[in-house]
Amino acid sequence: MTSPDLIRTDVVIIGAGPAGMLLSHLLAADGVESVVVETRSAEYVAARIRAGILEHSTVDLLRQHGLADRLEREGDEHRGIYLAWPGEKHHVDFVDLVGRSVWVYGQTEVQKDLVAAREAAGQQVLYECGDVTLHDLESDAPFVELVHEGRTVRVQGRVVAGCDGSFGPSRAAVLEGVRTTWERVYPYSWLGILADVAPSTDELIYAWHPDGFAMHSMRSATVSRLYLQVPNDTPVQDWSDDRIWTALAERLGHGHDGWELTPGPITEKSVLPMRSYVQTPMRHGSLFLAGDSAHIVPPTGAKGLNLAVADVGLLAPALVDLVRKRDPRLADQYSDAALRRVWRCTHFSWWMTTMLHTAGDAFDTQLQLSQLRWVASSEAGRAGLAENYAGLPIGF
Ligand code: FAS
Ligand code: PHB
Repeated sequence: MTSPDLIRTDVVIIGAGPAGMLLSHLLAADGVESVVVETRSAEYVAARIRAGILEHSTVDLLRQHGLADRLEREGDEHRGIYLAWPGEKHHVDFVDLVGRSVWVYGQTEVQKDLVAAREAAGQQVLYECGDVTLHDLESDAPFVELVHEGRTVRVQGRVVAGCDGSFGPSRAAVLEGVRTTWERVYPYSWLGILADVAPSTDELIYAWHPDGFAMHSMRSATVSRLYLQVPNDTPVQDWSDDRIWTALAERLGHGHDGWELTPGPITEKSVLPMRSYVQTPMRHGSLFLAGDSAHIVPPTGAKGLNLAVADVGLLAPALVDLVRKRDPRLADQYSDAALRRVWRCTHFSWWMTTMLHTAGDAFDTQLQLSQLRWVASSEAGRAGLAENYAGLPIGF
């Protein structure tokens, strides 16, 4: 059997999504080399439709590292969101309340900017890798083995960063008996659409309705992104375009106070399950987890992508100290520091999700409406939502 091709680097990064590509960028800025190993093609990774909201600290970090030029030009800065329920619509102004805004800029755009920056820097990314396995994680010389273009390749580093999302091998590489997992599956899903129509709102609308939750987001001045609550395992073909727009109009308050939802051609529709997942610790020996490989949140709080960025904002300096200065202190603190924010965002995502989604329980309905009235009418309630939605400082 021929021996594997050997690539040596400082950090082996598994996953070329936002966490992996941002980590490679931040490490390189401090002279730490990495090789990124990705199972899908570059085109597949670039085309995935996902998050839409960047919180304040995410934008700050992208700006600090020269990754926000196009975001500043093409992104849309929002002061807040609307909370709505039948007969009511209230604006929650984050800037007035906590001095922080959010940006509407799709994850696909963030990914494009990251890929462009890494390509310009000559970053080595191995796409379309198969049989990715992790080895010697309890040593100072871990390696990842894979098949790439028909050849077995061993990528040897000082550290392995598991940025391979919720279906990658890294989370399972934290041995049973070492790892603890928490999971909650919510009793509903989202049907999401992209539509070639100008948004009918200046800022996002999160709407409670007895028929189910709905949300109006957007991707640009000509593309709208909208979601509506559906039962789990809903076949997307059960929802015709007309049925979708009728339900969205009803749930978002079309006709209330003269507001109208303008429909348009739907270009993409998909059903997204709602679940929370946390795995601890986020470090095991020479393996460090960041992003969806360690945690998943329901998208109601717009936290998934932002949490991945926050993890990387903590992990990059820790690995620079460990690899360049042989100083393990930040690396030893990484998991606990990252998990403080992970649990804060997990709670906030649960709080938003359970406040806004109906599950057919009349008692819950009264609790939700009372919660919505309190948040909308109380400055303390609005500030609590604003602080969490606009994002706590990295390192919180
Ligand atoms: P990613 O999953 O983005 O990237 C992981 C990468 O690892 C992928 O490219 C994958 O191909 C690769 N990989 C997997 N297995 C591998 C292996 N064996 N070897 C090598 N590579 C491997 N968040 C929000 O904030 N708002 C939203 O509206 C929202 N919508 C979402 C919709 C969907 C359908 C999904 C799945 C997620 C959504 N999220 C949303 C969350 C999402 O944005 C994630 O938080 C974000 O992509 C996290 O980035 P990464 O941690 O880099 O993980
Ligand atoms: C989106 O625009 O895709 C989006 C916005 C806010 C959320 C979830 C998704 O909470």
